[in-house]
Amino acid sequence: MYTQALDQLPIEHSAQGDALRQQRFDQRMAAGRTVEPQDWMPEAYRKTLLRQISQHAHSEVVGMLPEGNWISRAPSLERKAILLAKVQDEGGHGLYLYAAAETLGSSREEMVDALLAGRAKYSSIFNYPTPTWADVGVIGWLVDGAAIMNQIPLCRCSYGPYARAMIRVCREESFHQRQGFDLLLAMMRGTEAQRRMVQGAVDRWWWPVLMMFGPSDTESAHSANSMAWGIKRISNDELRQRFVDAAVAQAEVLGVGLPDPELRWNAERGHYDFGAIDWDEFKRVISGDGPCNRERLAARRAAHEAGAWVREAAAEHSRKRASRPHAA
Ligand code: FAQ
Repeated sequence: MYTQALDQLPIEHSAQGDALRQQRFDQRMAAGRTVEPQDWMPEAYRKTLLRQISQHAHSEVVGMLPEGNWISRAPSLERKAILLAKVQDEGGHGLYLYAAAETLGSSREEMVDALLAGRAKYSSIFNYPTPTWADVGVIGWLVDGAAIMNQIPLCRCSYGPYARAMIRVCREESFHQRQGFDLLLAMMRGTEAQRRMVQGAVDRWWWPVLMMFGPSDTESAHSANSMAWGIKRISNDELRQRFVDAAVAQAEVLGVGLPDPELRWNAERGHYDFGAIDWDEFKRVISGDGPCNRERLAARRAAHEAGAWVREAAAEHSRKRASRPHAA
């Protein structure tokens, strides 16, 4: 508390004051201490965080759609209850993340408007369709698996509200991943047709999942700054490699193949080598031209419009409460 109070000593607005603020920020970074909303931060750091956290929030919310597609068609009451809880968790993650982003000075309304207007990005992965029940399992196993791999280091991110949100998100994602794996295991122990369905879903999702980690390090526009600022702790390529290494062993337990003829253990590197990612496809998807981009945005816009009366009612309720005299 004592050092926090020192950090907040007012510094006069002048070139010298700016240099001092920057110096304190740099010292904080070097000491590995978190930055909190009340702390001074460079504008570029704030913007980078706002971009990443709001994109992450949008991803969680848009990410409810592919699996939500199966809630009404889950094969048993138990699977339906699990899927409902899982999709609801993703909505909750979106809310924690919007709240974390709001601490950086943007309103939820501005962020949602940017998404609905097509100005804001969300994860490429949610622009792929879910034609079979096995897709639900593969999303849990591979998509949540990749999300965890990427998000565990974010629990140590330099911005306090983001790091704290990530701790809870990661705990829940790890349940999500297990439910996906369990669903697929049940199908793999079922009929030949079910096993084919699982393999088909793995074949469709494998490459898009590898794209979730973002462009290769040499192409990544934001990595250098984000690493220097302790937002990113591990690079896009390194996380992708760790994910491939973990997924191969899990695929063996499941008894599914991974659709990459170049996938093989490299004893020298101590990692699996894997084939080339289709970056043209990635660029198409993140620029709005993936298989389901239009459908996903249309669904979000319709949900936003349909929910207008709820927002109005909640605002009116809170206005009334605020105008009531306080109870003694
Ligand atoms: N999709 O310079 P970099 C989940 C963009 S949550 C779309 O490397 P950065 C849970 C990037 O924004 C999944 N765009 O960028 C769940 C930038 O564009 P900009 C989401 C992408 O930020 C599971 C440009 O490319 N997770 O799955 C993608 O340093 C199941 C240059 O890239 C997060 O958001 C992409 N895949 O690194 C929910 C985690 N990759 O902004 C439901 C937090 C890159 O300049 C069901 N985010 N771009 O226009 C991150 O860790 C980072 O933002 C990266 C990208 C690693 C995604």
